[in-house]
Amino acid sequence: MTTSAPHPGVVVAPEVAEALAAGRPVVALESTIISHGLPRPRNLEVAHEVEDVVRHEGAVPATVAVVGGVARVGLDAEALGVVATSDDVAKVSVRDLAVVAARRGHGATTVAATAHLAAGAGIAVFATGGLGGVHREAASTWDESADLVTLARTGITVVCAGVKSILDVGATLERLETLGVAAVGYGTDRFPGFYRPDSGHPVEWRVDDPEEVAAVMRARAALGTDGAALVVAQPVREDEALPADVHERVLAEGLAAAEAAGVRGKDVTPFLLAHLHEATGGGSLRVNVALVLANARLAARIAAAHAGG
Ligand code: PSU
Ligand code: MN
Repeated sequence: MTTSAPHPGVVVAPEVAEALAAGRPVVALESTIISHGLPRPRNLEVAHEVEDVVRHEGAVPATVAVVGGVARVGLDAEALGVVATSDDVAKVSVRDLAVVAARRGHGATTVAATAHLAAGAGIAVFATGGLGGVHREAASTWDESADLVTLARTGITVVCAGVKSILDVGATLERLETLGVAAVGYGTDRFPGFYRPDSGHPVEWRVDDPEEVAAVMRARAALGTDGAALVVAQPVREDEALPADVHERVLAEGLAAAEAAGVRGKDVTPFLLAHLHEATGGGSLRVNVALVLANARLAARIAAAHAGG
């Protein structure tokens, strides 16, 4: 349905707006992971658990989504329920936002769309699982996530567990470098591999505590290099990771299955995630949840250090 009434634009939840105005820590959270990244009914539980972790650390969570055409920064329980359980929630990157909004539809925001809306609302820190990146067949398909170019023009700090091994990690790191997006390893010299602590690629810079990240954030502002994102890559704990042999096997199977099914474009990431969850009997899901919760916790601590500094 369309209407000629003016569009309300972005609505920031009162709790989030008050925290931002008072200089208190806020952590933005994406919603594609809820709608398209995790299976039901675990997805709605996890959406709440992630918010609880942020609150437990003394920060205010701001999950971002488009609900009934309104781009919202900070969702109540009802809106979280819509994102997690409606069958008509689109996966929305930056370019899709206006179309879904004008149609008064529901949309779950990717890293790109979440970063765009959160930064616009004045939020400095964002937590997610994995960033989108360069797909393995990108040389022929040109499939590179819009997350990368959006992070190149969005000055937010993103805490993630690296990018998934379903992607071409080396190519993704090269693109981040070209695009001027800074990446630091949190407590590691290795770029994390999402389900595994090490993707097999090094990361140039290492930070070891939230205060150090906050210091980098302040220096970015002072130097005018905060127009692009800062990626803080935190490895999943080894005891919470997928065993290396399991990871290698199910990944190869998943890539072959996607190829055989002819999956393309924005459906590739959800397809592979669902395949991995199934092929590991829920093991990859447990890893995914563990690292998202750990990233939310770290993001809240970084936001607190940044707000206090
Ligand atoms: N990584 C995950 N789970 C996800 C995604 C990434 O662990 O659900 C989602 C994120 O929202 C990310 C998006 O922004 O996939 C990237 O999709 P694409 O490759 O189509 O840009
Ligand atoms: Mn894509």
